[in-house]
Amino acid sequence: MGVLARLAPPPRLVDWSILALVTFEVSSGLVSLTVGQPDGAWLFTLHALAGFTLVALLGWKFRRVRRRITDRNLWDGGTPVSILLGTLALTTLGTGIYWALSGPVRIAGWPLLFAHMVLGTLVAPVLLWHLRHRFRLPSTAGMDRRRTTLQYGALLGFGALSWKAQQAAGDALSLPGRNRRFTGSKEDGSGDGNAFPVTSWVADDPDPVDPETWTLTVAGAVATPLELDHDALPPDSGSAPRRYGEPSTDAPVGATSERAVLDCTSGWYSEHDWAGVRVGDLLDRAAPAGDAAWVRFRSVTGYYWSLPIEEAQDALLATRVDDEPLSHGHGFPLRLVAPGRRGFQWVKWVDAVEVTHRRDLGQWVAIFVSSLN
Ligand SMILES: Nc1nc2c(c(=O)[nH]1)N[C@H]1C(S)=C(S)[C@@H](COP(=O)(O)O)O[C@H]1N2
Ligand SMILES: [Mo]
Repeated sequence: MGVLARLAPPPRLVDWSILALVTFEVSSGLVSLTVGQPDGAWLFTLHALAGFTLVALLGWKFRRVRRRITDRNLWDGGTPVSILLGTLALTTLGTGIYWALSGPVRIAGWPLLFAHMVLGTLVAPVLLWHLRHRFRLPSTAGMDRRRTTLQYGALLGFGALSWKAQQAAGDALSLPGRNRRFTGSKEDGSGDGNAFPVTSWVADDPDPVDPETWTLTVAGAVATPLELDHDALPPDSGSAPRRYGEPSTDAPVGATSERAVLDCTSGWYSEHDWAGVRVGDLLDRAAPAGDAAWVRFRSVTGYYWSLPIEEAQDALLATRVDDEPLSHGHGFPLRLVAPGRRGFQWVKWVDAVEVTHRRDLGQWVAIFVSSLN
C-alpha cells in the first residue's frame, strides 16, 4: 500500500466528502454569478480551494473503483451513469483549472468558463441519478478519529497548496490566466467604444429601437410620473421630461458620466466611460413615495432587473460609451450601468423605470423568458 493510499480516509467517508464538496461547488458556483464586488472575492477563492480538494478525493475514489469500470464483467445498470458522472466531474475540474491558467480561450464562440459553468451545473442531476444506484448510508466503519483527522488535515493542505502552486506557476511563468478579475473574467475591448462583445443572457435580439417613437417612462410609486422623448436625453437634452400629457416645464435632464466595469458571467469584462443620465436625477423629479424601496429597469424585450432604491440613485442610464453613441447591440438608446453588479443586471434597451415597494423575484423568470416574447 502506497503513502497516498494510506492517507485515504475510509471509502464511505471519501464518498460522503465528495458529495459535500460537489454540493458546495455547484452552489458556490451558482451564487458567484451574482457577486460583482471585490468584498465577495472570498467566495471565488473558496470555490477554487474546494475544487483542488475535490481533485484529491476523486483520485482516491477512482483508484478504488477503477476495476469496476475496466472489467466489463463487473458492470451493472449504474455503471454508465458512474462513467458519465466521472467524465463530467473531470472535465468540469479541468476546464476550471485551465481557465485559471490560460488566456481567454473560447469554444464555439463561448468562453471556456461558460463550458465550466454548463458542465458543472450538469453534475448535479447526474450525481442524483448516480445516487439512485449507489446510495449507501454514512458509516463510521473503519474510522479511527485521530487518523481521520490527520487524513483530513492532509487533504485540506493539499487543496490549499495546489491553489497556491497554481497562483505561483501563473506568476513565475507569466501565464495569461493571471490577468483575470477576482470573478475569473478576462479583459475584452476596454476603453474602445462599442468594440466589446455583444451578449444576451438567453436570446434577446430586438429590432433596432426607433428613437422617434421610443420614450422612457418613470412611474410606479412616485408623485410625478415622467415621460421622456429621445431628444430629452443628454447629450442633446433639448426638452425636459414632462408629466404624462402635459408640456415640459422643468430644466433639461443633466448629463453625467462614470467609469465602470461590465463583468459578464460568461467570463469576460470590459471597462468603459459611460455617459448618460443619473437615475437619481430622474427619481428626484418623479418624487418617489416615502416607503419606496426598489427600482425596476425594464427593457423593450420584457427583460428587467431591480436595484434597491439607494443603489439605483447612483446608477446610470447610459446613452454613450467612451464618447461614442451606444450601438444597437449594446442597448441604444439607453442601457443601465450598475457598477459592482454583474453584466446580466445591466439591462439594455431600457424604456421604463418603475419605482416599487417590494423586491420582485419575478426578475429571475423575466431574464430567462424575455426573448420568447
Ligand atoms: N434586455 C437585455 N439586457 C441585457 C441582456 C439581455 O439579454 N437582454 N443581457 C445582459 C448580459 S448577460 C450582459 S453580460 C450585458 C452585456 O452587455 P453588452 O451586450 O453591451 O456587452 O447585457 C445585459 N443586458
Ligand atoms: Mo452576461
